[in-house]
Amino acid sequence: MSARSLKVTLTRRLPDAVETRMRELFDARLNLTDRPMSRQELAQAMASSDVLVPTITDRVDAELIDGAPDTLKMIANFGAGTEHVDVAAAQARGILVTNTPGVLTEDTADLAMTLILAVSRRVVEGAEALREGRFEGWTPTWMMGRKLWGKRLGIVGMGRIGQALARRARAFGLQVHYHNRRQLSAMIEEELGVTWWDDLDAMLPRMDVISLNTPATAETRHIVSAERLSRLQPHAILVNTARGELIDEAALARALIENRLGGAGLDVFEHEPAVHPDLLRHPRAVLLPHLGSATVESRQDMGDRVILNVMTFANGHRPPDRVLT
Ligand code: 8YV
Repeated sequence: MSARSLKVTLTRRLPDAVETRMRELFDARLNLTDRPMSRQELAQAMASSDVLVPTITDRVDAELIDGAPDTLKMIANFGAGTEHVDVAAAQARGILVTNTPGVLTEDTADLAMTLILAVSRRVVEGAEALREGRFEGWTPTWMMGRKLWGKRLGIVGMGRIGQALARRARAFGLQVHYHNRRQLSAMIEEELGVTWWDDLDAMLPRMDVISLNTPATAETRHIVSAERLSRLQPHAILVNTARGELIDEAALARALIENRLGGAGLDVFEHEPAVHPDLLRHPRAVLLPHLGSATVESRQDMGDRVILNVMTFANGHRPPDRVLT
């Protein structure tokens, strides 16, 4: 089948340059409203496409995949995480799944560092106080945060983003530790200056800052449980730019309210776009609306990866970013 006649459905609005290029290359169907598709609309899109381009706001589960006709050949996700797509079900039907890794690494690591700084230096609290007219001039003891230099950062999940964060963190004088299923090679450990812990429970109580940078899977769901939160030092800061499902959000809100945790910086939430009301109210929680990859450059690059994957497939080759179970 020629690329020109390939029916490619985008479930959301993508950057203009990405959508326009897709129209030039494929029989691309756009969602000009940008409204997330209902389940029924998603089923219809899958029934009338050769390629579906979903995002994190679509739940492409086994039932939808099993109900799709054989004409659906590929799910080319716009984004790195693919936990919203049942990859095993797709694989069983011979439907290819691809994602967009690599291109959003630096921006997501920037955002993790931003949250670490914002929480430890009370940046949002201070800005709000000023805007609300509560700044009455400098005082020696008002709005004191915590120094970062010389503290310990524990990174949970040392893939691309974890490593990019480690590089930044060293420049801020943090001693970087990490927990990952597999230890990095000695060469990379030395280059990054990081220390591996095979046991997450042993690492957590020693850290001043914890950053979650691991994908959401059945094994990592609530990896930060109520029990694990109770292991943290009361001044510790927890930052999450990966997936909300990694944290028991209700337990986190309780830990903050009961002063068992120094603060939290969250870009992702367990029931997105809903946020636990106790977190919304808490002054030591810095909350962002899933901005990890939200730069003009990253979103363009993500679109380019989708195009590359679809084009490679259309040309009869194996796309570079295949996601396998
Ligand atoms: C994306 C993300 O914006 O790529 C990811 O995994 O979390 C985000 O940065 C989102 O997934 C788009 O589908």
